[in-house]
Amino acid sequence: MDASGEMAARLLSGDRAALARVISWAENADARYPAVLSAIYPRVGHAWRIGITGPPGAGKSTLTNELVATLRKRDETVGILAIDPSSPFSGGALLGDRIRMEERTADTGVFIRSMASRKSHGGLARAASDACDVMDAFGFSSILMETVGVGQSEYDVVAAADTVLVVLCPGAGDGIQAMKAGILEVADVLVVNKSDLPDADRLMMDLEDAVRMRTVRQEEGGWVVPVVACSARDETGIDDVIAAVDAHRSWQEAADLAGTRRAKRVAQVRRVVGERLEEELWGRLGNTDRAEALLGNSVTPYDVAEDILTSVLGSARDAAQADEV
Ligand SMILES: Nc1nc2c(ncn2[C@@H]2O[C@H](COP(=O)(O)OP(=O)(O)OP(=O)(O)O)[C@@H](O)[C@H]2O)c(=O)[nH]1
Ligand SMILES: [Mg+2]
Repeated sequence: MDASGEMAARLLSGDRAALARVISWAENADARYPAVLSAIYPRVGHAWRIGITGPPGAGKSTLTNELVATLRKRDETVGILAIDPSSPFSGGALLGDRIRMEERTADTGVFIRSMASRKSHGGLARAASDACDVMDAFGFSSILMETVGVGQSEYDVVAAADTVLVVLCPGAGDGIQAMKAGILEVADVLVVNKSDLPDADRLMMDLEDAVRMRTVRQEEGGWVVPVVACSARDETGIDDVIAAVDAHRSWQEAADLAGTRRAKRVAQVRRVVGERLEEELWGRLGNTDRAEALLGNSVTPYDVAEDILTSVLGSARDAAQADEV
């Protein structure tokens, strides 16, 4: 058996070291990864993927920890992917309350993995989605992805989840700022964490208003985003968050889960093609040199771009343009 086949077999037999290794291969776009994915792909698709995002300090990690505890109580196994904006070498420690998470790592029903978001150049969503596939094939029934909702690439990460929780908390400009940043657009469930703080009720009402305004424009039978209060610190309302996830799952299963997931797969194909094209275009095909050679006083970047596109796409492009006429 080759390296990929052997690794796939080990992973499917429940070897956690193999699981960690394959996620690294995915993360680094290692040439051995695609063959592993082919081998394990029939086992992908059983896990429910939950994306957890929100502004820094909203309590995402504390909540993740509580969600894991609750899911474990109903005998689910949980894979956790933490997208860490800062440190590339943080292990499981970045997950909020370090000690409690380390307790979890002694539990074989839980696997924690972090991924640095700085490292990747647009490949983050692709790598995160791959990591979820790998954990899914390994057999976890739930997968939680935590990422700080600050930029497009982080949105892309959670958008690949089945259910997206946007976690907000009172104070610090509240959710208004988050709404401006478009964070509400990705939410399947809005969580107001730190409900132990005095302004939580007001934030709840603001969010409920925002949801109502959106719902009037929505077609009938659409998902109405619930606003759920909890305090991850005091361990209250966690069951309500889980219940909202369950409800969203049931709704999707009754609607068109297969279609929704297929659309996400198409997005993944586009990401892979984009990433590979970028590499090929500027690497092997040597277009960087070509661009430099072509640029001159009277040649604009647009001219050079046109020239490169024509040389790369050539006849395919001519045919498409002919079709349009
Ligand atoms: N009062 C209160 N504090 C909380 C609650 N949940 C979390 N915190 C505190 O909020 C701070 C941030 O919590 P984290 O769980 O690290 O937040 P996060 O969203 O993961 O933060 P980043 O990953 O850095 O973006 C910590 O000091 C927590 O103890 C809560 O329900 N109530
Ligand atoms: Mg965190």
